[in-house]
Amino acid sequence: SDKIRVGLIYGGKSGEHEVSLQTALAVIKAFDLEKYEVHPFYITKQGDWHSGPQLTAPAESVEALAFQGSSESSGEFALQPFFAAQSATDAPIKVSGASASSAPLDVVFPLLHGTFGEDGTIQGLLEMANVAYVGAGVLASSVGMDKITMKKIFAQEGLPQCIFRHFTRSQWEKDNAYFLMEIEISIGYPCFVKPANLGSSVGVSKARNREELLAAVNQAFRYDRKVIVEEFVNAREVEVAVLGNDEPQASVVGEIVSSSEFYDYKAKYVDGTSSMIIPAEIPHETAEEIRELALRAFTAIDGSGLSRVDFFLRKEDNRIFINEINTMPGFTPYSMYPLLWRESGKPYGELIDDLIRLALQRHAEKQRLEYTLD
Ligand code: G1L
Repeated sequence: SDKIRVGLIYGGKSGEHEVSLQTALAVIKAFDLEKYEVHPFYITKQGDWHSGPQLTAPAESVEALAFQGSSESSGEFALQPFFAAQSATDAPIKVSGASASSAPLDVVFPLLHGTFGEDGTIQGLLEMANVAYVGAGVLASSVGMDKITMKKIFAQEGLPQCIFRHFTRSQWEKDNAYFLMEIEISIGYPCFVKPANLGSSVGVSKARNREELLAAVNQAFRYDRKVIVEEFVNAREVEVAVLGNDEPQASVVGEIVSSSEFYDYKAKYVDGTSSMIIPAEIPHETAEEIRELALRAFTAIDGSGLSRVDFFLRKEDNRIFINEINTMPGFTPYSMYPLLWRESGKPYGELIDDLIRLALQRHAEKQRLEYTLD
């Protein structure tokens, strides 16, 4: 058939296994099965890969997506041929406008979070297999997972951000007195202490004095060998969705508020314990500036496909600080990223169409490059 064959990889070893399953279910339900063939690949919490049969109807529940059984290839694509079929050396590199391969899949949607998905690992595997995939590449994925590298790149790009200090475990153990002094002089209290490499809030704590700082640093080192300490900014939290490759677009700006503050507003969306106000009730010029900064951040990390860029809007003076860029944002129809696009005129199904188109485009561009084959 001339349908686009989409592989969906989800589940995974990370703590976000359930979120990944929920997201996969939502994405599957949104696929137009007249246009796409959907092939599921489920990774169990133990890390085993299971390929399922092509979905001819939307799955009904996450249980249906979490395949049981011990076979690694209950579906029609064993993983070996999936990764072997598109070796870059099998086909001539400069094929004008032709895919020139008998690849079983046209594009892969990697719906994975955490150490084995979000940090560029799965992206690297897909690169080596020469398979097109949705979202950020290896570089942007790993930069998006490392708060320290991310902030250094933001600094180089001249993006406004809060004050931070960072160190490795061995640096800390050698001379913690030096870092304590540095932090107290340049940042002060309260401050936030975070492991450099985790997407979620595990290992993050707020320190109000030296004693709490020492405890917070030890806590953070349980989850990473690198720790970052950040200035506390009393601010509103606003977010922008970015979509595209070399010419990315920014959505409207949204605000995250705690549910208690939320009742003052007319609108909008509730997701767990926090709520979203879309568009954020901020001055037009502020929104424009934030959108511009979001695009610069996206380009600075060499983003592709999508990213959600998070900002602080300081209450005392309305100054904008970039907080972080997330190359794998929440992605159910009720998450901030899709809702920002919906409010910008792009519903969930169209967003998925765009992401697949962008993935295929980026892949096709890469095929134009010459590699040295020796
Ligand atoms: F494939 C995309 F579009 F790049 C993509 C991949 C993963 C978008 C969003 C996500 N998000 C997640 O995987 C998750 C963190 C919501 C679930 Cl684990």
